[in-house]
Amino acid sequence: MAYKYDEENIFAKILRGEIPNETILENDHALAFRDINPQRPHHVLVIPKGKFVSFDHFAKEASPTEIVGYIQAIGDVCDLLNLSIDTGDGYRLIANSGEHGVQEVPHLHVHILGGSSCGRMIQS
Ligand code: DGP
Repeated sequence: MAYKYDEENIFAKILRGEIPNETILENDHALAFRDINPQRPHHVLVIPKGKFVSFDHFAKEASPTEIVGYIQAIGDVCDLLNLSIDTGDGYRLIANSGEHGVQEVPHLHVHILGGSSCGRMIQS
């Protein structure tokens, strides 16, 4: 079954410059910007520039160049915000996907959360 990409999703509009965003960094294949509703002192979303709905879609259909560019952007955000466990206090990386993952925006994004403890991963 083919993945269906909604061209009118909010992150597609951000990529087209139709909606403003607080950009942290950008490369040829990815854009990183602050979440509109931050859950931690640092809450950044990293999205690929290609039209991918979810992480599994990206893993299956993105080119190696796109995958490298996207993963590098995630590492670069960690460095830029001093979240890297090399020099900083760490972070949480989340990719909500689909209905059970409770994904709100249907364009692949990872959340990078840091600046204070994220607590246990899943509340029971
Ligand atoms: P998710 O549930 O993983 O799909 O989370 C989507 C996130 O996107 C949520 O934390 C809020 C954020 N968000 C929604 N609309 C906008 C927007 O217009 N700008 C920014 N910067 N973030 C948005």
